Amino acid sequence: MLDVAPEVAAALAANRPVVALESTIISHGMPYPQNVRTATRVEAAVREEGAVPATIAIIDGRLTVGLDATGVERLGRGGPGVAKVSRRDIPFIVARGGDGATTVAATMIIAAMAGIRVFATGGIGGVHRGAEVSMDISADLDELGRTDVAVVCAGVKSVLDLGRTLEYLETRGVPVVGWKTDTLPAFYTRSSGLPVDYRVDTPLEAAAAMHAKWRLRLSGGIVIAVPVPEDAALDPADIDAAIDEAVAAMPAQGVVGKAATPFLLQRIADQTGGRSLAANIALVVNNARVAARIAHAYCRADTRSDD
Ligand code: PSU
Ligand code: MN
Repeated sequence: MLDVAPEVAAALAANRPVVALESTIISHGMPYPQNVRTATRVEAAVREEGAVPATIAIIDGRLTVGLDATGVERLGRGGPGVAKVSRRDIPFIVARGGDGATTVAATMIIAAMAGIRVFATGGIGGVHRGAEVSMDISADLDELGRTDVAVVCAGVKSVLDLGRTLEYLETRGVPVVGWKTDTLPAFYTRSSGLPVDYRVDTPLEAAAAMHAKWRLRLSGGIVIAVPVPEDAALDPADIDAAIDEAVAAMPAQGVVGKAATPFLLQRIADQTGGRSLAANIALVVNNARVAARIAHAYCRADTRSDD
């Protein structure tokens, strides 16, 4: 059921760096054709850093690691018409032989199956605002609690409840690490003001903690949160207003469940006249570069005996 592209398989077999990339961001996170262009740029950024990109999705029911350009185009053009696949959805899309755009959770699962330990994306899912009533908590958080993949992201978007997201990750035993920062980045802005658990300033520091965690059989992921590049960051007051508007619009439109995150992303892009999309693209590319450097360090550090 698993198809690993030859280039990706060869790199893994030789302990060369590979970076997994998700596909919900392609089909549900950005409009066409920016989604396809971004996916292509992100892959190029990974290559520029000397690592192999492995975009992950389900194509005709096959778990696909290392999507080709045709696959990326198909998921990008298909947009929201492509199934958004989290953990619960994988067996059904496979059984039906369908296509699926994988979330952070599903991408982690498939990356781990293929032996990939580093994954780059924009933002992870989290505890939604009002979750104390709706119980809307992304399956990404439980996946981070169980699957051995480091997720390099730009922190957590403030469409979510950041404080509760951190509490939930703590409960699940997931370290939240700041990349050259002491606070959790808030996706469009460089800081939420909330402290992270640990700070790393080099790829090797991140890689050493990953090795220690998994050598100790402490299963589960690590969140490595990278602030959006300075020149792409949005003004906090502007973006907060757009986010508040989007969150407030949800109940009237009856948006719940898996539709919530795509709805909020689209609404915010409309509200900010596309500036949120530009920031999103810049931060994903940046995260891919950081992830590639961490993947390099992880491979280099993996020479000690497994005792
Ligand atoms: N956050 C973003 N952009 C995204 C997503 C989250 O800033 O594209 C996507 C990711 O694929 C993430 C998913 O895994 O949304 C979370 O969806 P949910 O909240 O339904 O679990
Ligand atoms: Mn949800």
